Amino acid sequence: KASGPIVISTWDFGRAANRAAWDVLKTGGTALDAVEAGVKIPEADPNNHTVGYSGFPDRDGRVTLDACIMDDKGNCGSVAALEHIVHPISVARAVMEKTPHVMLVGDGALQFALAQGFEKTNLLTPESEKAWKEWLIKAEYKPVINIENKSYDKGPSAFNPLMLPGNVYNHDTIGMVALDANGNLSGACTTSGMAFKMHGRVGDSPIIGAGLYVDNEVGAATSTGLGEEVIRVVGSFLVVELMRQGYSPEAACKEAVTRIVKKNPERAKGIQIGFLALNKKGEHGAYCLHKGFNYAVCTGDTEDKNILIDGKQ
Ligand code: SD4
Repeated sequence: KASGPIVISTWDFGRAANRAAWDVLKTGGTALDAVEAGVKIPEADPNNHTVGYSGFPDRDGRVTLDACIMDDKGNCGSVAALEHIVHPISVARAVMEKTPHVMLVGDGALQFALAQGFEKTNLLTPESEKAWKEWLIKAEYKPVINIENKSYDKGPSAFNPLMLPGNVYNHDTIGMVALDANGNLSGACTTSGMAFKMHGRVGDSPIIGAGLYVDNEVGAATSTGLGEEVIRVVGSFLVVELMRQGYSPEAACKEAVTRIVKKNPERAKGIQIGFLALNKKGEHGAYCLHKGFNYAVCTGDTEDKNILIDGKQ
């Protein structure tokens, strides 16, 4: 018998998201409904500049969002480079449920969202615009992602996940996977992607198998960090396949990170990659390249916590 329900998600902002997911799980709701409800919290949060509304824009000043969702039956939906919509995860779900397709991008995704009744919203808040204008002064196209943040050493509350040493803006995706009371798994992943990216750049997050994968026989996985590296190894699919071979969630995540490093140790320097996994038994684990990655776990009304993962590479 599966030991759900449980929901886990990336980073400390995953805690608030998990609570929203938990409200669905605790009343017998499906993992699919739970993960959608969960990730909508950071999507709408004006203080979170890495997901949804108020996400940092691309280098042309446009906020373009990536998201995907996958259920226990292998159904999946995805949007990439979607503009003007606060909840890309819900558009991804609509792609899954209301079209014969898996993925819609850019203008086509927006057109579909508007036709589905999603409202057009300006996602660029004054704060994000200010950050972009500051970035424009140098306009260095140097995508640095959540590598070890010294302020984390002062404890999670002092940790500003948006700022790296040297005031380099960071960015973090929310990836969430859940197991419901019926023992079914689902997952969701949503992000504004790399801050100040090239217009049209798509990361791993909306790519089924890279940023998220769910196999209801085995487990589910999601990723955060430099998406290009995750795409190269089809990371989340790899983690799930390793769990199928008997790896624990943590060992599977570790092997996926190790593969990325092995492929190109030079390229792996100075970037962050984190994988997070949950198996069918409700066991969870994660692994990352650099110290500072953490994830949130929720198994009850008062059972929520953050687990700090220190990379050992
Ligand atoms: C991307 N993987 O767009 C995402 C971003 C991320 O922590 O997770 N950053 O590449």
